[in-house]
Amino acid sequence: MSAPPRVLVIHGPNLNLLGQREPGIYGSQTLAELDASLHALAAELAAEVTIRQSNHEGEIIGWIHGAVGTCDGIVLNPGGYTHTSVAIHDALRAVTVPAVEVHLSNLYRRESLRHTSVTGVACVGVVMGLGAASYHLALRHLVDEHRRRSA
Ligand code: CA2
Repeated sequence: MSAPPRVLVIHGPNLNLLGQREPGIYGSQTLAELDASLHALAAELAAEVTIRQSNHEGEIIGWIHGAVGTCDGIVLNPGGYTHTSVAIHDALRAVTVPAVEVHLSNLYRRESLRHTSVTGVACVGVVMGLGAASYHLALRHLVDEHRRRSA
């Protein structure tokens, strides 16, 4: 029996406010509820998930670096850093761990300042606009891919 795939989920800035404001854009689910759904899915998939949230770019970069040798995949919602952070882009490029960028909202249906992701190009894929399902699909993909590569 092989070791369970290990996936790190990183929520970026302001996502701690989920469910408290802007439900029309981000839904009414709180971050704790979203995290519970990710833990439930990980149990179903026989995977291990570690979930972190930060409002600080450097902390997010440190977690990406720390994923080398400790995680098999990263699900990353960079929040507002999606549109600005060359430093997170560089961190994703610097590590060998595959990352999937996720967004609750569909960036293309929003203001033009959100239409560009500088971090997504450093990821193996991007899932957006599906609410919590964006995270769920990314988690499933990373677990499936890791098992395929390890078989
Ligand atoms: O759609 C997404 O998941 C975003 O990554 C969310 C970010 C936003 O800057 C990106 O453009 C798209 C913002 C998360 C802020 O979350 C809030 C939740 C409730 C109230 C206020 C902000």
